[in-house]
Amino acid sequence: MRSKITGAKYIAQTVHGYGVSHVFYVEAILRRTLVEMEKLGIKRVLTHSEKAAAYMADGYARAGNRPGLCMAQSVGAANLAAGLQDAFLGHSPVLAFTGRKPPLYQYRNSYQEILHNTMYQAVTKYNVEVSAVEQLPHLLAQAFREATTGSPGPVHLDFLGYEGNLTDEAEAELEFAIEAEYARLPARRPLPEAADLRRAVGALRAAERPVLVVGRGTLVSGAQAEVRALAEKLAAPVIVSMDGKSVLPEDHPLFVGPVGSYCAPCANQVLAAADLVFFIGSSTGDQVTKNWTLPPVGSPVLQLDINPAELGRNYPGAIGILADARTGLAALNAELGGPAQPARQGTWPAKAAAIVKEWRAGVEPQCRSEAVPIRPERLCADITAELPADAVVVADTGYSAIWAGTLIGITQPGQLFLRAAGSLGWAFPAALGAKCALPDRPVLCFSGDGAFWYHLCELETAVRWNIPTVTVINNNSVLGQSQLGIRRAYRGEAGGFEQQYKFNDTNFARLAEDLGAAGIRVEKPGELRGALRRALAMNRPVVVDVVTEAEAHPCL
Ligand SMILES: Cc1ncc(C[n+]2csc(CCOP(=O)(O)OP(=O)(O)O)c2C)c(N)n1
Repeated sequence: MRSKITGAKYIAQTVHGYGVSHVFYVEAILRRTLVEMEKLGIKRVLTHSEKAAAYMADGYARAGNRPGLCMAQSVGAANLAAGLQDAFLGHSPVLAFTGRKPPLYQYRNSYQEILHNTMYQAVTKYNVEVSAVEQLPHLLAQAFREATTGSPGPVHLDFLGYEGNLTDEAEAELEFAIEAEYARLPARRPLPEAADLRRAVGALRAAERPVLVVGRGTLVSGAQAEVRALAEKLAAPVIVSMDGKSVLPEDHPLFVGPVGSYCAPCANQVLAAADLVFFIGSSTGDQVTKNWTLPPVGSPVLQLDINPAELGRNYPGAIGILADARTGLAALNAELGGPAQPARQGTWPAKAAAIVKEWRAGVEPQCRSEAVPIRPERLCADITAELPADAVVVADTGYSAIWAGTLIGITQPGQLFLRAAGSLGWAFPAALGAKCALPDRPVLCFSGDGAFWYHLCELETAVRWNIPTVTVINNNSVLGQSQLGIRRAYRGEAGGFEQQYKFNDTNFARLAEDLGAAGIRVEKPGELRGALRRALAMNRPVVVDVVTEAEAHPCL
């Protein structure tokens, strides 16, 4: 006869069975479950806000290619949902658990609670209420399945009890069934259809100037070798979305750079000269395509994606291959056979390489600049030089994304580059989560000061849990990317425009020290490499606070 167990034991043992090693949360939620998690060795990282908890789970999921878990009490549910926006846009498999008051409390001005369902609708793929402990086997298993299949993404389970307590304290006879394939990305590796491959090969053979636009889906799939083989076979330049950038070391002769609205301009130029664009494991959203101008809608497009709904979404009529990137590209490479069009080997890639070389030559002087305040280009060049071979770089949004995405070089196959899907302040907590998922790898966060202010208090969390990341702050005391737009809005009129983007000068190194972390302040370019080297060797949470030029603007 089976015996009854508590919901707490069931939840803890299930997430543990799926390989979840950390949970990021704000009290008070699933308290008994947290006790059971402790017994299983799951680290219970109490954070200072629900949004930071969601970002940590997101960083954990993206770096580890596996589901990350965050939790909040009913009153924290809105904060947690806000933190899922980036995971949703970044296709990150985050599980969000919240508590909810019982039905008799609904629709009658209950203290601390609004309806959760609608808030989570916009930021999850799967959003369900757990109303009876007996539902746990089905709903937990489905949550992992939904989070990890198709385009991965966040899921939400709303547990009965405003702390989830009516679920985790209840008892029932419950069956355990861990389905190991849904504990990692990609959960499934669909194979392409032969007819789609043949059409794609025909188009690729006929093209004279093909390019690959490679996104994070290829990294999730582990398709780096297949991307390289395809590019070399086709003599096709490799253009990347920003978070696909670590697919190929940038000293590879076919590597071009990130394309779109936040780009290395050479990538936009090369793409504009192409006659066939092949999106592989990449969104075709406005940012990567510069509002669907690169390539223009109607031009020849190929797409390989694991989610059939993405094929043709923004490029109707695109030749679509429904497949996992690795298995799909392996099959495509086999179908292509030898080099697809030897005649163009010398010309098209050489033209692309010349465009890249010219762009690099243009930024080179700033990358070597001795100017004080320090140029962000110089900061990125020195990070590139000191970046360990197995480092994970986690970049924020705004100018941080552009500086880091275009100028921090990923030169080793073991390096990984992650970036915010657009939420300012994401990178620091996400980097802490990434370090939890990959404790043996150095994790370097690149953040603006405006971004870092959001979750500065999580330095205390990093110290409390000894999560040793290096946070490099591009500290220009302004919302750098906002400046020009704000000034333009004044249309030459006098006024307090600085009030809209300027902060007090702040010494983040000193603040870090006060919170128990290490802090290094850098004001001269010559000090950068030594500071970065020391920080990377410290093995404790450290902030490298770099005073940079406020008037630096990337050329796009
Ligand atoms: C949640 C959120 N709010 C607002 C923005 C708009 N935004 C984008 S970049 C930026 C300024 C960034 O400043 P900072 O982090 O200091 O970096 P810098 O541009 O100076 O390198 C702002 C306000 C955003 N992306 N996300």
